[in-house]
Amino acid sequence: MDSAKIAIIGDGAIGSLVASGAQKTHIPFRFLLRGDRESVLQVTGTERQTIRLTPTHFDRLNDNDLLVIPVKHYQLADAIRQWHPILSNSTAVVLLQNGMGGEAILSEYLKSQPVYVATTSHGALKTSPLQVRHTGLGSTLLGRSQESTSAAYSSAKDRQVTELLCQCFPPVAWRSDIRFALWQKLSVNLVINPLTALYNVPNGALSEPRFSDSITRICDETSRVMNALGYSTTQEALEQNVRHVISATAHNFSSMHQDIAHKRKTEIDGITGYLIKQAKKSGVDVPINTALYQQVTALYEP
Ligand code: KPL
Repeated sequence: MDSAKIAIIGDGAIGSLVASGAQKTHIPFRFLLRGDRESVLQVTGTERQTIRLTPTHFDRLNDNDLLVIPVKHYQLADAIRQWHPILSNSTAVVLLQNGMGGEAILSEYLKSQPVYVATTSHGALKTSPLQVRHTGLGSTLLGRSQESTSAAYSSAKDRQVTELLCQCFPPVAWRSDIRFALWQKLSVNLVINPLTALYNVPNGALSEPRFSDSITRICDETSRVMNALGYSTTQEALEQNVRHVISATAHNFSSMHQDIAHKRKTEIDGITGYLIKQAKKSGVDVPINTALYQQVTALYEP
């Protein structure tokens, strides 16, 4: 059996970390890019060591290879439409992005492939079109997508995908309840991303008393929606976790803050927009999230 290869859609910050890990562990990798342009060349680690990336060229992915999709929420449909033809029927696909709702988009194109979803707390920043910096060590949780009914799933496949991803993006832990983990990450993004973007502040500023009431109300609405969907949690538990992330990432600017600062489209539809959709389905009122959605949407005028 050939050694496994990894293809990564785009050359964003997190995808480049996966690439640098693949290079360190001698796993052949390539970026899948739109058009003919140079991909990220250098990744600087948390200890300031720099790796120069040397991707390999291959055209197709086989059964034991992996496709990693770390693109922005709004890029997902185009990305999978373009790249799904290079997959074999059993190539595993890992969706690694902020927000939720992406699994349903993938299921339109990936009828036979086993799809996995992951959430990570690693921090990374694209400092120039060809350079990425690993800004904070974190960990990644991985599990099967609920939207996929692939016949290629097996516990051996789950283990192979976990081990392969762990080799290049450690540590990775398997979660059979990955959706709960995704909701927990969503609850963090629901608070930090819109507030930092709207008030133009780093994550740590959200520990100031002026944000307290909003944080509590966002977590309260999120916990109501989660409970209505069968995920047992409380406003207090969500808020405690959000406050932990605020202090652990105090000096970072959130991805939504950076998107607004650079006049780019945001992931608000996959974050607050997703919550609002789920709230509607479950008959829960989410007024503060609705207001934040409208305010963030108004900030970005294409
Ligand atoms: O995921 C993040 C983001 O910026 O999108 C957090 C956890 C908020 C860290 O900045």
